[in-house]
Amino acid sequence: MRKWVRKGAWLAAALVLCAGPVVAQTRLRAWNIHPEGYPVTEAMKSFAQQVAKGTQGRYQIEVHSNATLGDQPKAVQMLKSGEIDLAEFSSGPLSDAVPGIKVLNLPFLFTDSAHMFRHLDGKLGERFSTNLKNAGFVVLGWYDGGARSFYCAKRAPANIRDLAGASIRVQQSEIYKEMVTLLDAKPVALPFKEVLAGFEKGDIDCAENNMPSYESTGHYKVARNVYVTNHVISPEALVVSTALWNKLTPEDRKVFAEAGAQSALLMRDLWNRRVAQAQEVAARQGSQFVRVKDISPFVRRMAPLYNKYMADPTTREELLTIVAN
Ligand code: GTR
Repeated sequence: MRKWVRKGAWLAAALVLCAGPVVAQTRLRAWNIHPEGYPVTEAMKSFAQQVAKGTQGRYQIEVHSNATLGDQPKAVQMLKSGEIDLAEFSSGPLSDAVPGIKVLNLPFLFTDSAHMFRHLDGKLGERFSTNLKNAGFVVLGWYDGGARSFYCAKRAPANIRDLAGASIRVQQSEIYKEMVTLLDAKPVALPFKEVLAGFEKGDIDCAENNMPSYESTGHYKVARNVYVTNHVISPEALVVSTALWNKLTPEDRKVFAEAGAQSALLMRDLWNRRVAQAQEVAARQGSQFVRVKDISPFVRRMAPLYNKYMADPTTREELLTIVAN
């Protein structure tokens, strides 16, 4: 018996030696608003895996999806205060923290995602990244926020005049509220996860979003009339807190940055397929899509917005750069 005990002790010691030095692990919390399988979620998971691999397991990122840690405006504050370490934000709520980002929410600014990424993967993206970094957010990758359109429960808009008087859900973001007001409608700021209930309770008549969100949230089940305006084409960003970034070694920063850039490419690729799938699912379940015939009346209504943000020194330069290129 004693012989066996001694043998066991030797074996345990040998196993410890084989395992090599104990690696200190840092657990990081990442915030995400979307469900499993959504392009953002999948790209974030791939990012987490790559960081774990590139740092030999020293950094383990837990992706908390579905806004379980709180809504987006709250998460923006949580990242600033260090309660969470990473997040994927859309440019609406992010612009409340960094005023210059507001410009990215202006209607009809980018013609398509390719136009948008030409700027974000270039000098303008660098400028936004610098401003965001100074505000506490280090951008690791620009994700696609898609093209947003309106959808309504009881009315079936075929003209922007058909939106007049409607209560339209918007994100907690200045420009979205201004845009809806200029359409003679009433903006109702509601957290993303409360929009479905808002429709069901009759608190809102319409909302606006991209097609993957329209489908993944189930909004299509209660708001079947889609008015395809593509009025905002905007990016989202995978960010890490500046506080965490400052603690990383130069080698680890490189791992994070490369993983972020790769996850952005993966996300953009998954996104394009998901847009088509989402439209198909909603159409099969009875959603009606009415394409805008002439966008110019909508654009003309937005004139006060363009004037305002052209006069605003925090957005003027960016706006001019995008419009000119
Ligand atoms: C989605 C976006 C979310 C959030 C949401 C909303 O398209 O991915 O980050 O901004 O829209 O409308 O609240």
